[in-house]
Amino acid sequence: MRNLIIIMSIGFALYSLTAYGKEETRQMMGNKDMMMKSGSMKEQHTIMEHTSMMETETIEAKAQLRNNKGIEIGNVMFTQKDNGVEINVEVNNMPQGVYAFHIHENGLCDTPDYKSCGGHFNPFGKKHGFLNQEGPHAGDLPNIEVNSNGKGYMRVMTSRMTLRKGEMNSLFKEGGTAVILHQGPDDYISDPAGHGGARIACGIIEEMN
Ligand SMILES: [Cu+2]
Repeated sequence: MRNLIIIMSIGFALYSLTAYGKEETRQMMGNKDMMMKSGSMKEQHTIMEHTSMMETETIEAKAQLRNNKGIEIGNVMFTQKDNGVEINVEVNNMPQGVYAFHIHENGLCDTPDYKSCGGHFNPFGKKHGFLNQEGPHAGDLPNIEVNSNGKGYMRVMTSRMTLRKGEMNSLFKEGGTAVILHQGPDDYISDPAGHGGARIACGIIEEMN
């Protein structure tokens, strides 16, 4: 019974993370539609110009995940949205399994153990885990599942971090940030790192121009 409650809580936490992104997209599209329908031709033109102007200001970042033999095993894309960051993760050539995935607090990926990237990105001084009442860390993210073909994909939306420079929870803070894959799953509660085990892959988060 207790397991069931934990599984349901995790499910809900993950659903909230992804549903948030979808809802935002829908709302944005809905508003654009409404504006386009209700305005005169001239107004429509202005709206379109404004929309394309906003699109050119998109802030993006990427991280290339490499294992401790230096082999590339995936990519992570970050896109700033109005209320948070959309993260798209793609991994390949990995053993089937479930892996903890986090943002860590230094932009360093020194092999072999990746200790150089420090602990979790935690600008608000929280404890670890979505199920932790005093959590989560800003850098806590859902586990990534790798299928029998060695591929995994995950899309997450989170408002706990930003790509906007100068803000307290910016991924472009001084010294940078990195993504880490661990050898096992995050239990979403054990402080400070969710018992994910050794760090098996790392990628420095870099701004894209
Ligand atoms: Cu981690």
